[in-house]
Amino acid sequence: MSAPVSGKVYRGFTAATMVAGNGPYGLVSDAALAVQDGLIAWAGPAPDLPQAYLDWPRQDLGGALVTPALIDCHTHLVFGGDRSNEFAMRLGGASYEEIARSGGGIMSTVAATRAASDDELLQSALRRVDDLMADGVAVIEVKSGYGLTIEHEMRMLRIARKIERHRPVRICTSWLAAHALPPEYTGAADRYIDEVAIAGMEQAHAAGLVDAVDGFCEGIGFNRAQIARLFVKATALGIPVKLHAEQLSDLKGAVLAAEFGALSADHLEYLAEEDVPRLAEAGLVAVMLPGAYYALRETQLPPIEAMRVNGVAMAVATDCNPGSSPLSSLRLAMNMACTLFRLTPEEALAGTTRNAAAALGRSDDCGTIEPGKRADLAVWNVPHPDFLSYWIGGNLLRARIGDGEYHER
Ligand code: DI6
Ligand code: FE
Repeated sequence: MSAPVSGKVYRGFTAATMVAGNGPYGLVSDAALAVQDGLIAWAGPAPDLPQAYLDWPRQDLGGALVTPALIDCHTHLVFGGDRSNEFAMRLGGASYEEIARSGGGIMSTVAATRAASDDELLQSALRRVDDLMADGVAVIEVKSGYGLTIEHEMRMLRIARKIERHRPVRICTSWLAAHALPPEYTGAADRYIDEVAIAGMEQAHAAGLVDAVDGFCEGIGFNRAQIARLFVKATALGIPVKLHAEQLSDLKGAVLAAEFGALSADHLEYLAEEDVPRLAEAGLVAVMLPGAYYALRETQLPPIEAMRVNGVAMAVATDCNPGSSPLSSLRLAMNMACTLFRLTPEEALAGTTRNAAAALGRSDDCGTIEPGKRADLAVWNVPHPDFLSYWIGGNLLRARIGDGEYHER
C-alpha cells in the first residue's frame, strides 16, 4: 500500500504560467498542476503529468484560465480618512503640489491616520484588500508614510502585517517614513531623516517589521542627498531599498536607486530616456503606476519604449492611496497601463505577476506557475489572458487557489 498523499492534482485548464521565454504568457493549453504542502510540485501539459501523480486526488477546472495569483507591488492602503475634497479641488484647477504645499495632500492623511484607532485603520484597510482580492490578488506590498513619527510609522506597519491574520494574502511591508516632512520638522528635513526616517528604520527593522525601505524623492518630498543617507543605512542593515522617483519632476532619483541596487524605482513619468540604460544595467524593476497618472491628469508619459528596448522589467501596481491614486482594482491598473501607457496586455500581466514578484524581491516564491513556487493561483472565467487587461470592471475571478487549496470566490 502506498502512503497517503497530502497533495492534489488540478486538470482541465489553460495555464498562463508567465514563465519568461516560453511563448506568449507561457501559455499551456490542457495543463496539469500538482500541488503539495502549499507549493507547486509539478506543472506542464496534462499528457506529460508524471506517473507518480496519477493516483493523487484530482480536481477538474472545467476549462478555466489559471494565472499566478496577482501581486500588487506598490500600495499605501493603510490610511485614515479620505481626500475626496481634493478631488473636487483638483478638478477646479488646483494642482497636486499646490494642495500639498498648502497643508493638504499627504499631510491631511497623516493627521487622519494619526487620529484613527488601530481597529479603524485595520478595518478600512481590509475593505481595500477585499477589493484587490476580487481581482485575484494574493500578495500585497503596503507602505508606511502616513505616521511620520517613529511610533506612528511602526504602528502602520504592524497593522499592515495584521492583515495576514484576517485575509488569505501575503503582505510585504515597506518603511516609507521619508514620504513627507511633518510640521514638527518644518525647515529641518535633514534632522527628520536622522531622527525619524533612519532611527525609526533601525527600530522597525529590529522589530522585524521592514521588508524594504522606500522614499519619496521629489520637490515636495526629499532630495537625493537625504535619500542617499537613508539608503546607506538601510544597505548596511541588509534591507533592500526602492524609491518613488521622477513622479512629478526629474531629480535623478531612479539613477540613485540604481546606484544602490534597488529592487525597484516607481512612477518614472519624468525619467529621462538617457537614464534608462542605467536602470537596465542595475536590473531594477520599473513600477508603472497609471492610476496616479490618470487621477492627477498627468500628461507626461514614462519612457515606455526606451524601457522596452533596453530590457527594463516593468511592473504594474495600483499605488492605492487616498490622494494621487484612489484605486483598489489591480485589473483596472492593468487596463490603464495598456490604454494610457501602451503596454501590451501580456506586459501588463507580467507586470502584476513575474515582474511584480521581482519588485518585491520575491521571485523565488511567487509570480509564475513553476515547481517550487507557492501554489497561489487565480482561476478566471475568461477565454484568453488578454481579457484580463481588456475588460473594464466585472467579476472575472471564478476562484482562487491559496496554498494549493481551491476556494470559490
Ligand atoms: N507618491 C504617490 O503617488 C503617493 N505617495 C507618493 O510619494 C501619494 C500619497 C498621497 O497623496 O497621499
Ligand atoms: Fe506611491
